Amino acid sequence: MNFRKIGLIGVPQDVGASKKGVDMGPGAIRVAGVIAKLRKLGHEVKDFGTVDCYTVDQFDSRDPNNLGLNYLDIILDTCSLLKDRVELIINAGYMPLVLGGDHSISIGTLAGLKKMNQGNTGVIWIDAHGDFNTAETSPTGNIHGMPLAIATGRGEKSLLALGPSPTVSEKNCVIIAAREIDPNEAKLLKESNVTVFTMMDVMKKGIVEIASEAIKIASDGVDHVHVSFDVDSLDPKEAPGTGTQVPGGLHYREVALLLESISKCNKVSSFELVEVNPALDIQNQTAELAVELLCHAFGKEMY
Ligand code: NNH
Ligand code: MN
Ligand code: MN
Ligand code: MN
Repeated sequence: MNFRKIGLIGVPQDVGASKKGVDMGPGAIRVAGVIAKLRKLGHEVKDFGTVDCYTVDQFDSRDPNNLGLNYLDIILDTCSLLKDRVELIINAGYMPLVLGGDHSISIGTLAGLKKMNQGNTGVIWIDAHGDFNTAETSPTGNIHGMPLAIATGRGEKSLLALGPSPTVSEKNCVIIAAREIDPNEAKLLKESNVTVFTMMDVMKKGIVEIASEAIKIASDGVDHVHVSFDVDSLDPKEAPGTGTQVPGGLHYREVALLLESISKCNKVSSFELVEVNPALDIQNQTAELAVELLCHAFGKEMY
């Protein structure tokens, strides 16, 4: 792959998951050596710091306005800050690498890709979940279960207003590793043009085929592809440090192959790594694994 100028940013947000611990994700990923390891691959890495975030226990109530959207005002604030920071990173000539934090931060990341999106960006969403809920379909009200819906123009108006809406090209959106979609979320997804590759699809077709189909769908007719990597896509036996574990996930080898294939797609121009929760982890192994895998997305080869 070509050497890149990577602009890294940490977003220690936990309110989207309504659960503490995931706010320590960016720290754990830094401890795992993300900057040194990407530099070792030949990339220029600039650290754009950390976005100011609130944490769940600063508030008495999750949903004071009873909208079915926990911590909405806070998430609007952080995502707006993140959006500005992502724009700054792109204007400075760097590729954004956003470290979460819970997955609600995607709303800010994608809104910040302004120059690239407005129908010109496809998305590869690697996740056990669909993240396609709205306030009406969500069983929890947690906004980390909603960012892909927002990106395609569904859901809460104030969140949609952060970016152009829809932010991305819906028919270029692909979810990989899905295995826990909420019932009404599934209805919404089936009515949409998003492609869903479940773990069952991975088992039937194999990861080589899924990777190639996903890249084809995400990149067809657009200039940019955004990759959002939720570590709960991995099997919890290998990656226990995450808040919503679902058994039967991807193995290290499958994600290495998937991300190596993605590294060869030159339309990939932004990347997120989310949902690392060190409080649930064993000796930082999930962050370590995630960084190792990230290296495959940035050109690391086994030989
Ligand atoms: N679908 C559930 C919800 O909306 C869980 C979402 N949790 C995630 N998403 N970690 O990736 O609350
Ligand atoms: Mn997610
Ligand atoms: Mn462009
Ligand atoms: Mn998930």
